[in-house]
Amino acid sequence: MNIAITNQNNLSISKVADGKTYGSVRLNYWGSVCYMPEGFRMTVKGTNSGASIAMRFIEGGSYEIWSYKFVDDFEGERTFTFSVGDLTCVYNKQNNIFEPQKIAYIELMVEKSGAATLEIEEARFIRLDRSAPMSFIISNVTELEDKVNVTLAPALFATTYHMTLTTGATTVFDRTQEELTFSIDKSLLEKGVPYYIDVEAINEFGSTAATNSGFVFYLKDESRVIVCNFDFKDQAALTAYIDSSMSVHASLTTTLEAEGVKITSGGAGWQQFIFKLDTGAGAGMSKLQFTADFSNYHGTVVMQLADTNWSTYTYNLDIVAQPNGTYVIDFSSFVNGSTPFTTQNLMWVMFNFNDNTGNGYILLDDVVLLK
Ligand SMILES: [Ca+2]
Ligand SMILES: [Ca+2]
Repeated sequence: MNIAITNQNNLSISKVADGKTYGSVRLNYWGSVCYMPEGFRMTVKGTNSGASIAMRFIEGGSYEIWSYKFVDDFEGERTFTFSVGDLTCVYNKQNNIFEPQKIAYIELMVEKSGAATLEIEEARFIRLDRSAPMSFIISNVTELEDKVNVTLAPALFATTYHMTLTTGATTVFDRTQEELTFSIDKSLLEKGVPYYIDVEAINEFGSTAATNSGFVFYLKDESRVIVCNFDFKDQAALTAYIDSSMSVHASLTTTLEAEGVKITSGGAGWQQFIFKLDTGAGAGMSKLQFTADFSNYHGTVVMQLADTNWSTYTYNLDIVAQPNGTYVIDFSSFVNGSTPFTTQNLMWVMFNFNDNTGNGYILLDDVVLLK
């Protein structure tokens, strides 16, 4: 990455064709952080490079990384204004609540395999005019002994929040309150059933649904950890899940199908499809299971597990021997050098697709960790 202040006082950023997909630059002295910012505004001169640009805010201490993304698919000046509730925690999720007073630095990340340039004319926190509640998320669902707590990040300007918990067909819980944490009596819930959490923030101007409304929740089960069942009620819920809980290569398109998620490739080469398990999960489990169909995909699949020290353990999935069906892989088949993965918490479950033709698709469903 190259960075320069031009004679118009703009920040000119260029990523060279260095063989890397990502480049980032810290904006240490760029913009200002106010104590309780409501929104952020940036004016950018695009060059139609096709690069994916992320403005990222890094919290000190927790190192949660919050991101706002856009694509440089325009030429000339464009202003982006967003609420802090539009930021997504993309890395190192801890409390999953954006805390502006903790911001250590701001950086700009450019994602493109080749070269890209753009200019930043302005980037700053701003106040916003009162309107219907701004974007917000369901931050955490915590299971305690006799209740389940659903915690929201605050929606700017909201006066109350309305939450429902349903099985799709039946409403189990329906409440409106001012507080950010909803407590649900666990005796209302059963193991193995997907529960959909929908929340809206309300004020005198109207209501706004949580960005990840339709959040799927399962009660804990000692014999299995559900990584993702793809039992989302609609495409928007899948997209919200992928934005907040996965890292998916830009050239992959994901759509919700009856068979799970359909992952369509838009180019040859390595493409990652990563499940991020927040602060870690899976201790006590010993195998990874999923169903998949690779019949319409031409390439290789390398799977990896990352442990809490970020060591990665690799397994080459043989999709010629088994092109579709249910796959069950012992953790011990994943190796780091000659060291097998043993039962411990894992942070990431990674599918690395090396696509030969650039036009295939994969169906994937029911990714679980089993005892
Ligand atoms: Ca935080
Ligand atoms: Ca499923």
